[in-house]
Amino acid sequence: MAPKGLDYELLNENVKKVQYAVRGELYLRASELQKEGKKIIFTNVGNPHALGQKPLTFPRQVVALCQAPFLLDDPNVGLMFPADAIARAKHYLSLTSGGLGAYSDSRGIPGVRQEVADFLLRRDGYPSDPELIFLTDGASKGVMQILSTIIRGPSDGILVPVPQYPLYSAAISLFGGTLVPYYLEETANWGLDVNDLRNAVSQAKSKGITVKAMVIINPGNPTGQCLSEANLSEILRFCYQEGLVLLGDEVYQQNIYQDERPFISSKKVLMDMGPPYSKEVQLVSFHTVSKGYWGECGQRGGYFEMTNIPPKTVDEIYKVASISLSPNVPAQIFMGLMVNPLKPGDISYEQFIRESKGVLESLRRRARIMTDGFNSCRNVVCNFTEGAMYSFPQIRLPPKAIEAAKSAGKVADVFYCLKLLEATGISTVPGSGFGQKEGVFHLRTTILPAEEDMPAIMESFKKFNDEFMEQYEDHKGYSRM
Ligand code: DCS
Repeated sequence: MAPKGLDYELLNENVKKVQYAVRGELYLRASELQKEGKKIIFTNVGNPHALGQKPLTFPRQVVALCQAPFLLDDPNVGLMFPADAIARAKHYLSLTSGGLGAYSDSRGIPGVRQEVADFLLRRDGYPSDPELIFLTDGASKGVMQILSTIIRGPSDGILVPVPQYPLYSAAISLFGGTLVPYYLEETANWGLDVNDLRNAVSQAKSKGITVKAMVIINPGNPTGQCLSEANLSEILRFCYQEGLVLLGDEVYQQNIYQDERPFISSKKVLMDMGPPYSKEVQLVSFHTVSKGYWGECGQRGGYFEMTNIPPKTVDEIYKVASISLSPNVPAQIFMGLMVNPLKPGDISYEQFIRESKGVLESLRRRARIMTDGFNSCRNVVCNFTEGAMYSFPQIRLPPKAIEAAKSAGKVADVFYCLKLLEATGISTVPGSGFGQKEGVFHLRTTILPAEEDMPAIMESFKKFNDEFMEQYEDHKGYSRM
C-alpha cells in the first residue's frame, strides 16, 4: 500500500531532525523507572512547582476570582479574599472582553500590554510602546514566532551560544534554518569573546550562510552566568556592525544569586548607548511567568518586546499571531500581576514580599550548596551558578569510562547520567543536549530540589561519582578541561 498522509516516511524532514534533550532519553528512562516504583528526583526541567515551590498567594487569589467571577457577587467574598485581591480581579476582568473565557486580541489584552510597558519604563528608565509588546503562551512561543519570521531557509543562520537551551537548536531545525554556534568559555566563567563571534560569522559566510540574528541567554541556561554591561554593549555594537537582530532571552532576570553583576537588560544597555545604536539595532527581548519566584510554568505566560523593528514587520508578526487567535488569557493576568506587583501599603504586600524573598533567598543558598557539592568531587569542576536555575558541572571522565560508553553505543555523558539515574534516582540532562566542546563532558541539574533535601542529594551524587570513578579510573588521566 502507498504510504498515507501522516506515515513516518512522508513527514516533514525538519520535524525528524528536531532534538530536545530536556525531555530526551534520560527523561524517558526516568519516567520508566518511576512507573516501576523507583523514587525519581526530576532535576532535568526548570519546573519549580513540580519540585515543591509554593505558588505566591496573591496572584493565585486574583486569578481564582477572575476564573470564578460569581464569587465577587457573594456577600462573604471579603471573608475569603483580601480587598486588594478583589480589587485587582475586578480590574483585570474590566480589561477583558468577556472574562477569561473570551479570546483576547492576538497580541494580548491591551491593558496588560500597557502594564508590561509601564514595567519596562520603571525597569530600564526608557519609554516602551505597548503596541510593540506581544503577549505569548510562555516565552517559548514568542521565540518560535520570531524565529519562524526570520528564517527563510537553510542559508539563513542564527548565532546561538553553545552551550545553549535546546529550544533554539530545536526551533531552528524545525523552521529549516542553520544554527551558527559561538562558544562560551568555561574557564572564563562562561564569558563570551566578540572575536569568536566575528570568526563564527565569517566562517558561516564562507559557507554561503547569511547570519541574520544572534541569540543571547542572560542569565544563561544551562551555564548560569550574568552578562556585564560592558559585554552587552560589545554584543550590541557587533549586531550593529553585522546588521543582526539581537534576540535577548531574559527569562531568568529575577534569578540572580550574586551582587556584583545585577541583571541589566539588553534594552537598557542599547538605549544607554545612544544613537546610532539606540535608533538602529534591532532587538527582541523575551520574558515569562515560568521563572523567578513566580515559577508558574504551567500557566504558559510570556511576552516579547520589539525595539527598532520596522512597522511592516510588526504587522506581519501580528498577522501570523492572529492565526492562533489569542494567547492564553489566564496567563495574561499572571503576566499583568508579575509586572505590576503589590506596592508598600497594600494589604497583601507584606505576605507577598515574605513569600517572594523566601524563594529567592533559598535559591541563592541552594546554588551555593550545589556548586560546592560538585566541586568537592575530585573529577568535577563547576562554575558558581550566578543566575538562572541550573548547575552545569564539567565531569572529567577517565578513558576507560569513555570506552565503556562507546561499547554501550552511548555518548559518554549520556552513559554517565544514565548510571547516575539508575544508582540514585537523580534525573539530569547530559551536557551533549546543550552542545559542548568536543571531548568535554557535562551534566545539567536544576538547583530546585527542596533546600532541606539538597545535602542528601549532593551526598548521594558524590557517593555515586566515587564508585563510578573507582570502577573506571585508571592512571591515564581524564578527559580534558
Ligand atoms: N528560554 C530559556 C532560556 C529557558 O530556559 C526556558 C525554559 C524558556 C525560554 C521557555 O520558558 P517558557 O516557555 O515556560 O516561558 N526552560 C526550560 C528548561 O531548560 N528547563 O525547564 C524548561
